[in-house]
Parts: sequence; structure tokens; C-alpha cells
Amino acid sequence: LRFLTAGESHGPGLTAIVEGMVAGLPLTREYLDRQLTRRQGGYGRGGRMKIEQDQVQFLSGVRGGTTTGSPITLQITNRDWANWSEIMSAEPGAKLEQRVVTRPRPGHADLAGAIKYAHRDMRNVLERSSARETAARVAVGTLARRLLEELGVTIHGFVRRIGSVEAEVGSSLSAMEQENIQNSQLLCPDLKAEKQMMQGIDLAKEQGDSLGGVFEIHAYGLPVGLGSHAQWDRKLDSRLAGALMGIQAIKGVEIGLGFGAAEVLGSMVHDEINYTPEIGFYRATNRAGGIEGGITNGEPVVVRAAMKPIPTLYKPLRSVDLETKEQFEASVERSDVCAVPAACVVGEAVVAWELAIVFLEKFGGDSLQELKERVDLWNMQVRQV
Ligand code: EPS
Repeated sequence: LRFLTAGESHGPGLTAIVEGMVAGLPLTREYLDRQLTRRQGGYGRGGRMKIEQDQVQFLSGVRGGTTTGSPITLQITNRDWANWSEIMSAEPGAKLEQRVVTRPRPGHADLAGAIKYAHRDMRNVLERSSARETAARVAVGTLARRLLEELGVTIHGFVRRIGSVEAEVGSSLSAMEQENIQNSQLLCPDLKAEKQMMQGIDLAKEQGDSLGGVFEIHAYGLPVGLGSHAQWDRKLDSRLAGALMGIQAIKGVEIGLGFGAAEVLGSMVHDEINYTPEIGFYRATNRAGGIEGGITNGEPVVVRAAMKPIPTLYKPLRSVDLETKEQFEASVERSDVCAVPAACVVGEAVVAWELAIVFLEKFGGDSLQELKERVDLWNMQVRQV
């Protein structure tokens, strides 16, 4: 299972090609669009999201609402393209000079990217480094989510922290917390914390600043045995960390107790092993976050990721012009103040993708039916261990 995305933030749109998805998976545009809409939302988003209305078009690989096993091409149109078609045109006559960027934003890919690719116009970098690209990754990850659903796995993401405000959340989400997340503009299960988070975002906006935070993702219903201890790049935690770090603005990833495990004694970290004939092996706690030795242990997978504040600020930060070499104080026209809820939806998608990969790695199969039969057989065998 693999994919690539292409597309610029103000180009005609985003494209992804997915290779290796099983045949026979029921799939609708609406299913993908629901996640795209979730990604566009969240308190703290800027003006661009009022322009876009992300929807997927299938250009290949799906017929009559079912995958065929052929490569799936997904396309999402940028509505803002209408305002940029001459500036972003592929033709030699494009009006590039109209929106040349020579003033790099600290914290963005602008300057390092321009130096690396020898660009005098940093738009050539920022158009691709923009988090707009994550719309395509959500579409791709949602294909995986659909597959996981068929295998009895559900993915739940929520915002744990915005700036200095942390939500109080149990180690596994209650039905009430899941409902709160669905109704929250910040995907936050703790409604009291949500209010304070919103105040924090309002304050940052007033001050022309931005705010980051932490989101957390739980995956329920995973069998024992996904991933492997046998090689570094087959460890599920390694894969998840890489996928989450690959989301724009993510600066840290934790699994289970994460960094907290480094602060306490081993007896406070490891999960004791229990057994009953009805359940089989299980743990009373889940500090490991469902993964031991890079392999799922049957408990929910729990991961967190930290997002830095968005580097596009109204508040001037000092920088140096690429052409004149003069120092200036950056000013911008349009930006999100906080995009942690959006990043959380992207996080759910990339986690779903990595889980689908380890499922297919272990069980293989070219059709959904074949895969399901193999997973069912495995689950039966595990209960008899
Ligand atoms: C982004 C800047 C903003 C965000 C954008 C990411 O776009 P614009 O420059 O057009 O105002 O809205 O995010 C998206 C477009 C999106 O779909 O999430 C950036 O510089 O990374």
C-alpha cells in the first residue's frame, strides 16, 4: 500500500494516487468528504477556509461505489485557484511577478527551501510546503479508515492541549467524551477546557499571534500482532512517529506515556499481564499505548503529537529580504491563528494509513473478502493461545 500527493496551495488542485488498496471495498465520495469538511473546521481557522469547500473526485480505481483493486486517483479542487490562475499558471507567460515572495517567514520552509532549490521567488517553496497539502492526505487516509472500519477498527482523535490549557481526559474515551468531541469546535472532550482554549485563541488573534497544541489519537479494535520487532522500519511505533512527524508543523510525537515514561520508575511504566479464558491475555493498564516491541499487544493504540504555532503571524517577527538583504519586520494578509483541530483530523488519517499498511503486511489479500477471512482466522487463533 503506497501513495503520493501532488499539488500547490493556490494551484488548480490536489491529486493523490493510491496503489495497493484491496478490491471490493465499499466507498463513497460522501464518506471521504465528511473528513475533508472536518479538517476544514475548527475554531481559529482563517479566511481561506471560507473560500474552499473540499470535495473528492475519483478519477480511477472505484466503480459503482466499490474499489476495483486498480490505482485510485483522488482529486480535490482549489476554489482559490480562480484568483491565482495567472500567477500560478504553468505557461511561460504566467504573471509570476505579481506575487513574488522575497521575505521569508521565520519558522516556515521559505528560506531553507529557496536556498536549497535555488529559487529567487519563495512562492515556489511555500505553495507546496503549505498545509493545504494535508487535504490530500486526509482523503488518502480516509480510504484506509474505511478499510479499518470493515476490520472492526475505529479511530478517535481529539485535542488535548491548546497553548497552556490542557483538557482532562480519561485514558480511554467514554461515550460522553466521544460525543463532546463531535460537538466541539476544537474537537475537545473537556468542555470546560474548550472554553479556556477558545479564550486563548481569541487572545492570540488580538495580539496578532498564533497558538499550537497537542492532539491525541486512539485506535480501538486492533488485533495482537501488527508491526514487528524484527526490523526498525517494521516497528509500528516507528512508522506512526514518522507519519505524524510528516504532518506540517508537528514537532513531537509520543506513544502511550511517551516522555512521561522517562520520569518515573519502571514499575510505574509497564503494564502487568492478566489472563482469563474468556478474554485471553490482557492488561489492567495501557501505559505502553498498545504497542510493545513495535507490535500491537491488543490494547488500544494511543499516540499524541505536538504542533508548533503557525509561523505566519500578523505580529511582525524580524527577518531578512532575500534580494535586498535588508532586515524587515514581516507582515501578512491572511492566516490561521490555530490549526490544531485540523491537524488532529490529519493525524487520524495518517494513523489510519499506517495501521492499514501493517494489516496488509501481516494478512495480505487482494480483495476485502480475502483480507477479512484471514483476519477472522487470526483472531480465532489468538483467542486459543
Ligand atoms: C497555509 C496558509 C493559509 C491556510 C493554509 C495553510 O492559506 P492561504 O495562504 O491561502 O491563506 O489557510 O491551509 C489551507 C489552505 C488548508 O486547506 O488547510 C500555509 O501557509 O501553510
